[in-house]
This record gives sequence, C-alpha cells and structure tokens, in this order.
Amino acid sequence: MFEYAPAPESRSVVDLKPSYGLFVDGDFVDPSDGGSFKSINPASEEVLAEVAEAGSADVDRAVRAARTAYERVWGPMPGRDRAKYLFRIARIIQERSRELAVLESLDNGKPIKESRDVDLPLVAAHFFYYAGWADKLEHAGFGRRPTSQHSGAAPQPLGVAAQVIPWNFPLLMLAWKIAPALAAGNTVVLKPAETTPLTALLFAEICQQADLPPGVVNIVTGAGDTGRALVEHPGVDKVAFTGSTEVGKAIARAVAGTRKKLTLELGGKAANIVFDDAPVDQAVEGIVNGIFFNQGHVCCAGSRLLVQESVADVVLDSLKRRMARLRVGDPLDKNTDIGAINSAAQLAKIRELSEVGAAEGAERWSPPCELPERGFWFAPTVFTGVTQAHRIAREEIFGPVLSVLTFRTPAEAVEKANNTPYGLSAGIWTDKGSRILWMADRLRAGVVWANTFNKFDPTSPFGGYKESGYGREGGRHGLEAYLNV
Ligand code: TXE
Repeated sequence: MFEYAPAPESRSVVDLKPSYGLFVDGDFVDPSDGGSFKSINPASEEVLAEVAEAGSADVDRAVRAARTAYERVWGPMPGRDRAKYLFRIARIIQERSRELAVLESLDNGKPIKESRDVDLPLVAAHFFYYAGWADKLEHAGFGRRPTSQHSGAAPQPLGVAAQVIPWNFPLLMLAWKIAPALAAGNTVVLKPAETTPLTALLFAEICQQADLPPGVVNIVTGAGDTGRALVEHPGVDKVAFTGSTEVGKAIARAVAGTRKKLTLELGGKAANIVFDDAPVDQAVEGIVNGIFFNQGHVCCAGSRLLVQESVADVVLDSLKRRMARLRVGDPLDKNTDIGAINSAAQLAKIRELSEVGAAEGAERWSPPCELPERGFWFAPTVFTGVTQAHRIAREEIFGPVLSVLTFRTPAEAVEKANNTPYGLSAGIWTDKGSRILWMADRLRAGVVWANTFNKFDPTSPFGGYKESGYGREGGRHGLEAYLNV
C-alpha cells in the first residue's frame, strides 16, 4: 500500500553496553548488593541491557554525594557559572540527539519521528531555557543578594532534590526536572522508570562530558522500592514526582510531616471538545494527535472526545478514515505513527479496560491492522456510544484508546469535560474566539489548548488541578518550585 519506505533508523548509532551501573558522585558504580534488572525493547522483547538496581544503601550514598556537592560546589557557585554548565549540556544533547533519539525509541517503543522531532528538540530547549535563568534569578523578582548599599533576601535553592519520573517521556521528564533544579542551584538524585532507564544513563555520560562537578547529578536506577527509599530519605529537601495518581498519593503521605517540599504531576482524562463550527479536517488531526501521539502514553492525552451532536457523524467518519491510515509498527521506521506499548503490564491494563468498555456496552472500532507477532502492540481504537457511567470515560487508560461522548450546548460540554477527578488538560476546537475564552474560563484543567493539542514549550507552566497533582513545571513557575524566595 505504501510505495515509499525509507530504511529504518539504524540502531548502530547507539553504543549499547551489556550492563550499566548507578551514576553516583560523577562515576558509574556497582550497587552495594549487586542487584540488577533487565531493560527490554518493547518492540521485540529482546533484552537491551542489564541495569543496576539501587538499594537503600546506594540511595543513601547518592543523597550524600548530592548534599556534599550542594554545600561545597553547586550551591555557592555564581549563577553565571551554573549557566555555563547548563548551556554546555544543552549543546551536547543537540550534538548527540540522533543517538539519544534512537536509544529512546529502542527502550520506550515510541516512533523515531516523535523522539527525533518532538522529544529531543524539547529536551535541549529545556536546558537552554533554564540555562538562561541561572544568572538572572536575583534580578527577576525572586529576591536580591544583599550588597553594601542594599539589604535584601537572596533567592535560595532548596538543597537536594529527589526526582522520580515515569516511562512515557524518559528524557523529556528528566529535562523538566533536572534543568530547573540545577539552574536554581539545587543538586539532584533522579530515579528513572524501571522500564526506560537507558537514556537517563546516557544523560549521565553527557554530564561527565560536560565536566559537571561530581555529585551535582546522580542517577539511581531501580523500581518502586528504589523510588520509595529516595523520597523517604531524610537528607532530601525537595521531592518532584511524575507518575500515577496512586503512587503520587502514597508519596504525599510519606512526605507529610517532613520539611520536604513536594510537587506532583499525575494522571489525566482530558476532554478534546469539538464544536460544530470547527474545521473538520483540522479537528480530526488534533483528535488523532491528542490520543495516538506516543501510543496515548501521555498524561495530558485527549482521551475523551466530546463532539457536538450535530457534527458527530461527520467527525467520526472522517476520524475512522484517518485512523485507517495510521501505521503501527517498528519504532525505528521513519514512517511509523504508532509504536510499541511500553511494557507487558501496560498492555495488559489497556486490554483490560478495552474489554471493560465493550462489556459495558460501548461500541468498539479499530481499523484492520496487522500487528507484529513479538513485542507489545495495541491497534488504535475508538469507542462510541460512551456515557459518563462507563469506566472508559472515567479511568486513565494510557494507551491508544479514545472514548467518544456527545454534547448539545457549550454548558453541557463544560459539565462533561469537568466531570472527572482529574484536571490536567483540555482542548477546544471552534471558529469562535469568544467561545474559546468562555470555555477556558470554565474548564478545570491546568492547560487548555485552542485549535491545537499536545503543544509544549519550556516557557509555559504545566501542571494539574484536582487529582492531576499540584505545583507547576516549566517556565518561571517551574523554577519557583526549586527556590526559597
Ligand atoms: O506508574 P508508577 P506505572 C499512570 C498510567 C499508567 C499507570 C501505571 O495510567 O497506566 O500510571 O503506570 C516509581 N515511591 N501514569 O505503574 O508506578 C516508578 O518506579 C516512589 C501516568 O508505571 O506511578 C516509576 O519511576 N516511587 C503518568 C514512577 O514511580 C515509586 C506516567 C512511575 O511509576 C513508587 C506514568 C513509590 N512507592 C504512569 N512506586 C503521567 N502522569 O504521565 C513506583 N514508583
């Protein structure tokens, strides 16, 4: 069916090692008890590498290294010097972006055109953006250093930041967390997700290449136990977490009663709202991007389509035709639109909720689609006839599955969009500017996109209402989360 088929991106650009240690105090080290786990390519189920599993003694070592680096080197360092390191890291990320993108696609399963054209440019942009802040903190209303002429409160870093990130955007979540923390003068111990640890370890190599002082960035790999040991460590001043609402609540409980500051970025169930005056083709592209980008493994995915009743048939027909053209398969093929589901566990969750949707009476549709035999795959799927009572309208599926509901009036659209425990994002498709403003005022979501979706920028704060978490990442607000002002 497709005449043009360029060669897949070559994995030979990646120098994969058979095993990886922890990155502590500037060096790769073995874990104290020798534990390890395997990182798997979700598109083939082949083992990519054996990765060290940090126990609590290793976490302790990493937190101590971060504390020493904070007190002796990074905290006292003038902002202009911290900026030089961050600019250097940003440039190396750009130089090595092909290698980083291929490794990200291998470890995560996302299409190369997304890791290459979306994730990596944004990763570099975050480091450039926050590098630019590092020498300006005292002059931008955060507070001023005392001089002989003035007295004033200097903006102070918090200290050691414990950062736990998920698997859906491994490098981008790392950049969201590490860049502002370092710009503000904090040091970091970061734990990547257990299914996608490899690009964080390549980032550790980049820190070495940039001559970042030892201990400023530490990477501890492992699963939930490692994450728990890290956020509960008494030597930590700040905890930043992105992941499931369930674990976010457990972390909030663990941190309550301590002096640690906390920001949480959790799940979502965003409404993508299409009005009858929206250009159908443009809206359909936005719906497809909203739910099928990154296999739907996106906290702000437009997983609920709310379409105005009068245009529902036209929009759905066009959406199904567009879905039939989506290519599912090899993440390293530049033509692939939908890659592999990140893990067997996530695939099981998507399958289960999809079965629940069908059993509860919604109508399930997927285009004819041949899926590879090995690996974790799920065809793009749309459910119509969904009501608020259905679990697929309420629970985060975190996969390429769209639930469609209809509405008649703008007020009904707002009511349905807000009828969720989450509040991370929403999208509006309409030709009417006044309607966009009216809706945006009423939607309880941290981000509201108008006539676009899944647009990210380092200058913009991102974060949730309700069970989607609290605190903001990105922009000036993201910096404040790492400062005492
Ligand atoms: O998340 P977890 P999982 C949602 C999505 C997905 C579901 C489960 O719906 O299907 O969560 O995914 C670490 N203390 N999101 O199980 O467990 C863990 O090792 C400290 C939405 O992967 O929350 C990993 O590094 N850390 C989300 C990270 O937390 C702990 C992105 C996230 O894993 C821990 C991911 C503990 N007790 C999933 N337990 C989003 N907001 O984008 C686990 N971890």
